[in-house]
Amino acid sequence: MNEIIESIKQSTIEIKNIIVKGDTGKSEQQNSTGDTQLKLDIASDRVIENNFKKLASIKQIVSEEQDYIIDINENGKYLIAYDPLDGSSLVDVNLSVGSIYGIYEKSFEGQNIIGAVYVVFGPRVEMVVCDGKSVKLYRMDENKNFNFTQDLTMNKKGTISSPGSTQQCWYDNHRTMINTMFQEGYELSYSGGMVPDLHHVLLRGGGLFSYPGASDKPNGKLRQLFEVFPFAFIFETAGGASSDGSQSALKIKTTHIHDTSPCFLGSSDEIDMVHQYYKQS
Ligand code: AHM
Ligand code: MG
Repeated sequence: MNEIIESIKQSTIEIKNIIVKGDTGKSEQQNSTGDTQLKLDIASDRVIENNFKKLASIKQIVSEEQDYIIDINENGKYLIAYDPLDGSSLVDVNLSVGSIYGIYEKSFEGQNIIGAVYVVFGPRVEMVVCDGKSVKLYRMDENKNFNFTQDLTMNKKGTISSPGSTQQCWYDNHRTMINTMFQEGYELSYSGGMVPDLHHVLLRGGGLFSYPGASDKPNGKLRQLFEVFPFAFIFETAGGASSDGSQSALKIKTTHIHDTSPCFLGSSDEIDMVHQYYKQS
C-alpha cells in the first residue's frame, strides 16, 4: 500500500506541473460517459497510468478517462480505479480541481474497497489518505514533500449543504429536503467540483454533499468506482456516512465500470435525514 501512496505523490507533483503549464483546451476525444476530454484530462491520465505500471503490487487499473480495465501484474494484489482530474471543466476559470483514487481487492465493487485517496489542487496542494482505520490530511510544501497535518473526523451533524445537479430537474422530495435545510440555517457551499466541495464538508466536520438522481439523470452523474465509493469509504471511516438514498453507498451493486448512482455524503444526522425524505417518495 505504501508504494501506491508514493506513486500517487509522484503523479500529484507531475499533474500540478501540467495544470500550471498546461493547455486548458479541449481535445478531439470523448470518454466513455460522452464528455469531451480536455488535453489536461488525457495528460493527467497518462501520468498516473505510467507511474502505476511500475508497481508490482498492482493487478489492474481503470480510469474514468478510459473504456477498459488495464492489466498490470497477474500476481498483483490491488485494483485501482481513479479519476485523474475531476472537475476539469473548472480548470480554465482557475477553480479547484482534484484527483480521486479507489483502492480495491479482488474486484471493483464498493464492498471490496480497502483504501482511498484524493488530492485537492487549490491554492495549496493537499492529499487525504484513508486506509479504513483513519483519514489523514497531508499538505505539499515548497520542496514537494507531503507533510502530515491532521487526522480528519466528522461530527454527528454539520452546517454546510452542497447540493449538486440541475435544480430544474430535481424530484419534489429532494427539493423539499434541500429547501428545508436552508430554512433551518445550513450554509451553501458549491463550486461544481466534488473534490473541493467534499473537502469543505469534511474539514468543517460535517454537513451534506448531494448529487441525486433527477429527471435528466435518474441514476445521477457521479461514477461509482471513481467518485462515489472512494468518498463513501473516506466519509464512513471519518465517522460520517454515505447513501444512495436508501443504503450505504458502499452496498451499491456495480454492473459496469462506468456505472453512476445517486450519491449523498455527509455526517450521520444528515444522512438519516436523507433516508427520511427518500422513504416518503
Ligand atoms: P467530471 O468527472 O467530468 O469532472 O464530473 C464530475 C463533476 C463533479 O466534480 C461535480 O460534483 C459534478 O461533476 C458537477 O456536475 P454538474 O455538471 O452537474 O455541475
Ligand atoms: Mg470525475
